[in-house]
Amino acid sequence: MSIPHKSAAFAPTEEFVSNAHVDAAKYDSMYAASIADPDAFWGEHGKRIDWMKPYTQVKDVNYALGNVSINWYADGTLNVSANCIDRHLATRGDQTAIIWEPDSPTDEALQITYKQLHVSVSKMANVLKGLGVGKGDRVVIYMPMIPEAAYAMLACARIGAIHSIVFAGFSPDALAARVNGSEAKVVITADEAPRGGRNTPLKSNADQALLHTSDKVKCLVVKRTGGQTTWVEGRDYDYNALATEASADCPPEEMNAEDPLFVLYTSGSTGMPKGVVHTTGGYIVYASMTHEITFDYKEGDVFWCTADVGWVTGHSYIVYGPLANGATTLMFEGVPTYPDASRFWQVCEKYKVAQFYTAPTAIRALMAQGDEFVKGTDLSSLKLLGTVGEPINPEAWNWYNEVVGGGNCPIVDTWWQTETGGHLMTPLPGAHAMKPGSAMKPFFGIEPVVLEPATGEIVEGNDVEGVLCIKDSWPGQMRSVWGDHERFEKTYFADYEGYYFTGDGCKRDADGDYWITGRVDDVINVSGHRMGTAEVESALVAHPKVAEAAVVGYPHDIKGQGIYCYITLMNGEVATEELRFELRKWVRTEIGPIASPDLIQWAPGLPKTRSGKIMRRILRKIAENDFGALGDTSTLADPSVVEELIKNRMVIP
Ligand code: 6R9
Repeated sequence: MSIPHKSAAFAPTEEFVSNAHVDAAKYDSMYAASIADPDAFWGEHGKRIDWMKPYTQVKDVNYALGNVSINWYADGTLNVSANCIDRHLATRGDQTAIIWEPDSPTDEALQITYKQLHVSVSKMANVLKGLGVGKGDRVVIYMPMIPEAAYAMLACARIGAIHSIVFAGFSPDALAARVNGSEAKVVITADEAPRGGRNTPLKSNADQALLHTSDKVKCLVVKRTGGQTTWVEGRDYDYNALATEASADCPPEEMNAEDPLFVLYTSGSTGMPKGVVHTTGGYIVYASMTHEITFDYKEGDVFWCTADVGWVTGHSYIVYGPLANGATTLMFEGVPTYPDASRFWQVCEKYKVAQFYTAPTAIRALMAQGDEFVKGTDLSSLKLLGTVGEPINPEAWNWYNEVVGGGNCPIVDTWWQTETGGHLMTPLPGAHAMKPGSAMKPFFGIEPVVLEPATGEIVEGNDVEGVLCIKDSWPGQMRSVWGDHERFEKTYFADYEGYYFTGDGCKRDADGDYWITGRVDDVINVSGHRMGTAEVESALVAHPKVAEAAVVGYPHDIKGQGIYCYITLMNGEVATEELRFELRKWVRTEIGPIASPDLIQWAPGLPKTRSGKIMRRILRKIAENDFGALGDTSTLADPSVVEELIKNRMVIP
């Protein structure tokens, strides 16, 4: 999918601009102030959060290799759960904090007030304490999209435990790796996770995972469907029974601004996923501020982010940002196409959603189903639309704008990462005329720099392209890789010294607006999910019949990128359709359904340099069907391998 860099700009309506938190003039002056004096700017905006002990320091950051350290508000203390719940009780205790919409529209939905949230979170916190969880301990959350997932996050924050959510679509192996990686004391799960009318057996996945972890790990099980589960006495605990007994009084722990709030594993270009560490003070300041400003959130708005809490988008924009702002946040258990492709729009109509935030892959999938599914619903409550996760192609943007937004809603194309905690670039809806496919402008405090990939030299001026780095820190930035600070420095600060390296490429157009062009490393983006090609390869070569595997992305109409695998089989193994099927199943079991290969090509040989390195650049071109641009193949050990691969290339369905 190519993204033409057109400059057709869509300006927000005058009415939107006049009511917006930030208009063009305000953006310019605030942005200038944020860059000129970050201490003064963030010192002021840090006050949006309630501190137990106010900070006197603001920014204390060193990007120098060998000494990378990032601190914000380092002498302040606070509690995130108190900021998301307790401080709203006096003014909006009876307001809905969380609307929960179940997978099936005929099941009962829930509206949870701030008062009820306070009770449920306090009880969950006491249940965790009862299991021996304390400040600094890790808790893995492997849950469906149910209110208890949010309770679990906030309960951890309340007692100072560090949560690590593992997306419910991940396999037992992936879960075990993350439980072990974070040395978690407890895994919170549910019996089953209903999605799209099918139930995933979460507890039984957790059972399998726990066979490969320390036998001290406890398992707290929430009832969702009531489906059958096996029970290990002394290891498994029934959440619903314990919560009934638990006290609803749990004072929030006083945390230092730089105490970890959560770890979230994400894919990189090498090795196994790394645990991204976010801390308390800076993260919550940044999540709440971006939620308010980017979405132009106002008191009384119903805000819906369709992500899963297993991803960073769900952390920052379903739970922490909206609740810190006292919003009503919608949590949806299901999928966009169940029972049919009108579900999103039915839900928007049902709850009068004001801001709707989703991924381009969902928009493309729904666009393909036709306009009728949208047109049958009343979307007049919508004020703003947002996208996240991958570049959006102009066709999808235009459809979103016209058919869903009725041409009346600004679209914020928010570029950010697990590592960044919140939005780094996005048009602000009352300030910028949007260009379909452009992330437009940096958020306050963010100084993007475009670098020459090979030399690392700064590319000045407009109408230029290069790798995207960020010059200085912002409060929501990750602080480390869990258990491996050296890996943190190597991954983000070594390639381009003195900058945070994003892993993305970008263009700055003639007007100075930014366009993300995609990853420049071996990370692919499948339906908005980040995947390291190395992860899929290591899963494939773990299969007894596979000798070697190389994985690349290729353009996919709905998913953005699909997973293309080149496989060399062990001597004597026969390439069959059954084996293809088996390998797909294998990867699903090893990692999870999101990593399922789309195309598998049998490759008797892979293009390698004389030193034995696989030349992925060539494999990408073949997968992309772009044989004219194979580039320099002179360093190949055996050029005939390439001819062979081209001849047997898989056809994109
Ligand atoms: C929030 C999230 C991060 C990677 C990022 C980039 C891609 C995210 C984007 C976008 C173009 C956007 N990405 N938002 N590309 N336009 N609006 O998605 O985090 O899962 O860590 O992925 O996703 O390539 O580097 P994460």
